[in-house]
Amino acid sequence: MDTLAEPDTTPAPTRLDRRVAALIGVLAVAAALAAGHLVAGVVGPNASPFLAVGNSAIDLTPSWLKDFAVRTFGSHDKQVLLGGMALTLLLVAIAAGLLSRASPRPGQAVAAVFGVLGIAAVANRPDLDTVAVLAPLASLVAGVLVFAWLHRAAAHRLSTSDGSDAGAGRREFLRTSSGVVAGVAITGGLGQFLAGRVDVEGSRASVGPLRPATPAPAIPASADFSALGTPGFLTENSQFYRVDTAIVVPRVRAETWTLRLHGMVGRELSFSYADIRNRPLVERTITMTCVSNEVGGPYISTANFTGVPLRDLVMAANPDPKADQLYSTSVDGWTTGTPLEAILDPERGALLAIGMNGEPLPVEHGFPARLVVPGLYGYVSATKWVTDLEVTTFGSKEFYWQERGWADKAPIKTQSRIDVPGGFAKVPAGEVVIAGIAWAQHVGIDRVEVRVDGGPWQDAELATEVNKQTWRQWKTAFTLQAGSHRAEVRATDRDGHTQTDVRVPPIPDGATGWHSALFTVE
Ligand SMILES: Nc1nc2c(c(=O)[nH]1)N[C@H]1C(S)=C(S)[C@@H](COP(=O)(O)O)O[C@H]1N2
Ligand SMILES: [Mo]
Repeated sequence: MDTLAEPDTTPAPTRLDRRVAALIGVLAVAAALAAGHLVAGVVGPNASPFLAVGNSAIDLTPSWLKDFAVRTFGSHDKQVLLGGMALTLLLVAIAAGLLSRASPRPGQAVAAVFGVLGIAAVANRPDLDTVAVLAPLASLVAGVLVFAWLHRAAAHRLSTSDGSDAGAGRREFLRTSSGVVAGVAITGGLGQFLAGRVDVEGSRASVGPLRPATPAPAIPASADFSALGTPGFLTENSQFYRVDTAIVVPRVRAETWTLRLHGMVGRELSFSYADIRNRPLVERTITMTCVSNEVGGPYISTANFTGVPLRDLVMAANPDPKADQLYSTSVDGWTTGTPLEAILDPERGALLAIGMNGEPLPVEHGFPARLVVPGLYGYVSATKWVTDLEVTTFGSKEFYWQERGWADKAPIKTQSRIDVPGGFAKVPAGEVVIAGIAWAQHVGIDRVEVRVDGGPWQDAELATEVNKQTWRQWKTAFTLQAGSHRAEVRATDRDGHTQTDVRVPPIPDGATGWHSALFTVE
């Protein structure tokens, strides 16, 4: 540019370069998040503003959208949410920077609004103390200050760039912004370190093996057709489906865990982990199912759960006969309500579980302790990281998914799934094996029928029943010509109820309809 065209008295340009402005926005937001993350490391990992906003988003997500997310992204739904949030935040940070080329005020205002959003999100978390708002507060302050600081450094660079010392101005901005980057890395890293300092794996390891006084009967080899491609009868812990609202899995040491039992009871009780562990432990083989499971879906798994009968604990508290709900709360504030009748039914065998397939519960499946109630979908029964049990009535208290439009009572519906042939498989002509699973926990499966291309129903062979609280495998075979075919399955439970072909979605109390598999015979 021809500097001679401009008189020397021209004031320094007052608008920052676009790239610099955008960079300031991004760095300030990063500094804000890192500062909040550091404080959250001390006051509680879920207070980290990014996670708190994510958690609130999960809690506020309408059921249909949540259902869509689980259906579309499966267990990656949380990563998709966090990724979407990160992208949004990045764009907002860039926009805030670009709005602030002349003055830092607009960007600071954006940082303040975000801070307030974080404070609201944290203040509304049921699992966080009031001090937890210090984390988003730290973010707010860091965002506003760092924005101003970087802006001043960049503006200073501008005011010197036409003068004698352009290089010095650029160097100062570079120094300041590199300082912010280093600060973000150190602060965020330290926060991450502090958040992970609860040594939950160490606690799990020190629990050692759990030896049930009453082990579950051995699973007979005839209980599954896994050689044909159906699932193994017991699901390995690492393969067990996982559904929960936790972005950060709660880290609770067995040594500090307590369970309170109160409400409409004659006597309040409180248990430590040792109290539970030192009772005679029982082991039960149970199939868990998620209400969000679509027809043919994957959210069903079976394990040997070790724990104490929930009935014994509740009976020891002398429950009021007028109570009908056991309301349970996890350390992260998730709640559910289970019919007391189901908990007290000795035949159903509900557990306060501390072990899964011979190990202490994996952290993501509820360590130190969770509930498992056969025959009820997980959202009305299976509280992980459970810490509070209240004997109450359905009339007086609503739980997490009930508040979001799902049914208050949700027994598992009789269902079946084709696992072999897999969807769109190509199989050789001749005898075609069709096999899968069926379940009607707490009732039992009596019959499974399969048909191909709308032909007559054919009875499948049932595997040995392990107990009424587990899935039952089945297999059959058809002689089929080359071409594409469609197999359908329907189960009948021990109450004589045959699955309806009427398709309903998972909301509000579980999907129905026949599963079908399309495959090609070559
Ligand atoms: N604390 C807590 N417990 C929870 C949930 C949750 O979101 N938070 N989800 C429930 C649901 S919907 C199901 S299906 C089961 C799943 O248990 P799993 O992840 O061990 O398979 O846990 C239940 N327990
Ligand atoms: Mo679920």
